[in-house]
Amino acid sequence: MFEELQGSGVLIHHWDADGICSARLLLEKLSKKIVNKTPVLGNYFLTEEELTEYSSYNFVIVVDMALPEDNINRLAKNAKVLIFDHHLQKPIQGVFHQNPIGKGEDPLLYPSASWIVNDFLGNPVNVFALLGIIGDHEKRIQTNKEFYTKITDFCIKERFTFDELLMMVYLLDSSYKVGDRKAVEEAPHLLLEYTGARRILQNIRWKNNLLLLEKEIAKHVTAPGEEKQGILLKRIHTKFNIISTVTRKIAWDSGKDTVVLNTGFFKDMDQIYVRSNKNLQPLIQQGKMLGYRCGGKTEVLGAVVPKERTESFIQEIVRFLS
Ligand SMILES: [Mn+2]
Repeated sequence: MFEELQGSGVLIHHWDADGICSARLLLEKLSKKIVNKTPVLGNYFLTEEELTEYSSYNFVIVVDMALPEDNINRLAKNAKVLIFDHHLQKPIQGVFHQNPIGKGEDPLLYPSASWIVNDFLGNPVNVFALLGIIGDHEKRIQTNKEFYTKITDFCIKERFTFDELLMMVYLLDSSYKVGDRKAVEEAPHLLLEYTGARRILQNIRWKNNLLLLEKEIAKHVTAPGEEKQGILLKRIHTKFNIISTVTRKIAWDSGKDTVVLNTGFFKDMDQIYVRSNKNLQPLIQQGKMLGYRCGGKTEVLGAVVPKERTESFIQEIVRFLS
């Protein structure tokens, strides 16, 4: 498949540990003809400038991201497009779309993009394939019998502990959490240079990121918030991507429904995060109907809202929760 690729290419990958490890695996096979990029942090789409820039390549590989179909079609006008992913997205016609989940396969059997890529490349199980899995699932992977066995076997053979692999994932995720897009793009190259995965644990810059994140999270968790009808509302202003962690800590410490607003991550948009004992699905639907980027699970809602709409959406949220 890769032998047929002519000319120069660009590899677009997610900014998290899975995206970085998947990129590392692909670069190993393609490094001579490809450059790697991650989107603007927090954007699950490409900007007009990115679309124009990437259209000048002969081929584009997208990994661990379900970019909007119209983005893909734009790229496919000029370039050969290949996608390796495990997010729920229906198969896109006219491009090479390697996504077993999109074809209806069991997500438990394809827990990360790194696994799908590694499988496609015909590699044996290795630390990067597994780090992508642990990055996306953390400790919850321990309930996936088949894959937890693979991880445990690997740990015994290579003399790692699960907690060491988990720490590697936190270190790899630290670049995007501190908002360092360039460091995200450098990471796959570092992983190519490292002779052993243990080197990840020694990367000073990533270790400093974690200290910085820990401090910033503690600062916002302990700062006083408002309480409205038994609901905690915390307004923070940080350029770090820590809203989910801050919300979780406040909610778990207090046992109360918690709403956190971050006005410091995007220029024109605000991040909103909610954790509740109530089922938040109707609220997520409502947010989507209002046209916001909105998602989550039963107990969690994350949204990105234009700044001028923030206060009205927060009122909606408080009304829903109380
Ligand atoms: Mn992933």
